[in-house]
Amino acid sequence: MAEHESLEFGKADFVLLDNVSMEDFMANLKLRFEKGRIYTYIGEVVVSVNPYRAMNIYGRDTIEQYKGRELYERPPHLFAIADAAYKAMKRRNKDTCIVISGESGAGKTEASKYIMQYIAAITNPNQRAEVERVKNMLLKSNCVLEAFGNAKTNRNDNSSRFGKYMDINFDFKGDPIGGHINNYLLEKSRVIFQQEGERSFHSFYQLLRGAPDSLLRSLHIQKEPTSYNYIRVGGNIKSSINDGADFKAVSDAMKVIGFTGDEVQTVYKILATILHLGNLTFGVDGDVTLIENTKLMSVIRELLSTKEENVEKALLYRTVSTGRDVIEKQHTEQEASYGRDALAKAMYERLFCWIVGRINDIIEVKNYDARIHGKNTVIGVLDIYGFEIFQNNSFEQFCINYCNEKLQQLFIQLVLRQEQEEYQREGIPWKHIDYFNNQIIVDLVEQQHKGIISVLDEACMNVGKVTDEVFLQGLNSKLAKHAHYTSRKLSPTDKSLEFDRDFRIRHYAGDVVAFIRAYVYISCVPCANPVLKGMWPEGKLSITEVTKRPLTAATLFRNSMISLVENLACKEPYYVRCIKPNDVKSPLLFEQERCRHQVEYLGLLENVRVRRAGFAYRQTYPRFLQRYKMISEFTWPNHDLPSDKDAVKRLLQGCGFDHDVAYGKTKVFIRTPRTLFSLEEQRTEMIQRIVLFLQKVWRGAI
Ligand code: AOV
Ligand code: MG
Repeated sequence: MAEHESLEFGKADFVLLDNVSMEDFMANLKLRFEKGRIYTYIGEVVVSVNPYRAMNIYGRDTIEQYKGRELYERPPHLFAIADAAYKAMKRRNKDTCIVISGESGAGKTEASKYIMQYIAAITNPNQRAEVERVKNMLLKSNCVLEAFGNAKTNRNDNSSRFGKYMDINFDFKGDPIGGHINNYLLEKSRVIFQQEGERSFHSFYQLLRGAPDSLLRSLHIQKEPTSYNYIRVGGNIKSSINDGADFKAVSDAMKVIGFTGDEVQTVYKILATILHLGNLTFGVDGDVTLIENTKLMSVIRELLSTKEENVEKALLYRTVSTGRDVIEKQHTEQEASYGRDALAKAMYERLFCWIVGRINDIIEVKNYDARIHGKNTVIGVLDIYGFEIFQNNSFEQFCINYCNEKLQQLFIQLVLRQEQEEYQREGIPWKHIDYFNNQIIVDLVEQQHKGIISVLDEACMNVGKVTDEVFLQGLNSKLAKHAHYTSRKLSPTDKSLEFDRDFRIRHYAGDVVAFIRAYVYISCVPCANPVLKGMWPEGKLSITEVTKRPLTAATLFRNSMISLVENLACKEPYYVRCIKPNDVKSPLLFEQERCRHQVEYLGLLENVRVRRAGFAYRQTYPRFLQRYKMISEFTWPNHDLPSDKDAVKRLLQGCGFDHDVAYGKTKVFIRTPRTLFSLEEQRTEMIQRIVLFLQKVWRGAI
């Protein structure tokens, strides 16, 4: 439990509350926020409230205060959790992960950056050049990924529109030697459309506002975002973002990371192509669909370095297979504009994945020989898009919110369920603590045969014939009785369901109403556009040929979520739970109801209860003895008691810690970290004494 803090700042660990009630929890959270104490523990979990102002708590001096310290020695901080994850990885050779969760705008991405900075600052004491290089790459990659994967939304000026899981690999000395980024579902619909008040990805505005005139001229690009249909909505939005300066920072970062000049130029060309595509219009002449702006077509062809016919063909025709024959069918005017938008989205998505792939090529661990260097351990940092409810919720919000359900389920399993199960298994007296288990919502989405994704997949099997209505009928018939699903058809009097195609999922964090539009289309459309195929000629990111039945986007996302959770579950987890204090980005406002809702759905009160009734540390009897036997005359060098359990009891009684421990069937449980800390101190002291004694023996003094 954190010390060195006066009580005027409230309790540094919620476990220390006199009374575990929502009122007391909220009062403490509010008091600490108002006193500028944005971090509070629940045991080893950090609860963070977004301060919405620059805090002077991330500098070199603060880093020094946390380096190598135990969690409870210093006021709560992200650095302490980063240090704990680092120590566990280094001392105990464990792979660890830091999972950062919370709703959109709660401060996850900022937290993940501070954690990375901390790890970079405390490693490589010998200044090895290769390690410095790797650290620099890892830090710089953030800036590039944010430019292409973040955007201003109504919730957050720098909202992550993709999920990111980054592994940092360490050598046996505990220095970073490489990394790997997994990215999850980019919200690509933003490329062609933004809601009122929002922007497209930062990269477009950076190009327009920051690129030198000569570059813009060569790309045939105007400076004003309002000249382009795809980014017109967000074109005039005033915000704190400085696109011009960011352009420079991002292009510098790309150079440092190792993108070649040609590659950077290609990136700009693709951004420009997408903007031009958005301005293409189609018309009809008789029964022929054609592109109206021929000049623009030449520009696009030039930027893509491809033959004009290829682009035209890709935009105006589609290939259909009818049994044995493959024929080319002309698009209608509307189909052509859908196709144009699909192409723009796919191009951007591929660009993004290609950038991630390039960064991975550069930062991956090279020439690592485990036989020489020992085990290569990992710290994973997960920063993913937070739960969000918009006015219009599309397929992407469906995926984002499902992802948050999966992470909440992992938290429940690791922090609330396993903990209680272990006490029961070990025969420790335990009164079960209730919590809302969101497994039912996870099943609603992902269950085989019955879940929403399965219904969507079924609808996708009949591409061309099915419509969103058929998908909705499937949902209504399979999920009519589900407590967390309803639709306008099932609940005709429900005011929140306005349209025939509205359906609602009751998520753990709130109700989300979505209008089914193009779900089947978005999930099914495999991308086999010939223009895209030509865009990465070196074949690094070749597009898989359309197989008979490709996996749908929804299934791909589900699979990626399942493997993400499996990957996290086999690491030692550390949690940061972020809370957003208000919806107006104010540093002064602590909206009580808004915060209470988050505390509730994040299960923080249950977390305190389990933690408070529980034990901070546990170890099997033999291993416990192995580590601490030197501090008691009864156990050093060996004990003659009937069992290791008896020996541990005797040892702890002798130290006066009996009141703070419980003895399970195979393990000893210690309630407060302070007891463990004290045991560690005594051990160090004894070892020093033994060493001195032996030195004297060797010197013949004894
Ligand atoms: P998110 O990652 O949780 O949202 P961010 O980390 O982007 O949220 O935080 C949103 C904004 O809050 C930042 O741009 C900062 O202005 C401010 N902020 C957050 N944390 C801090 C901090 N520790 N100190 C100062 N300001 C902070 V999303 O990506 O939308 O789910 O998809
Ligand atoms: Mg974010």
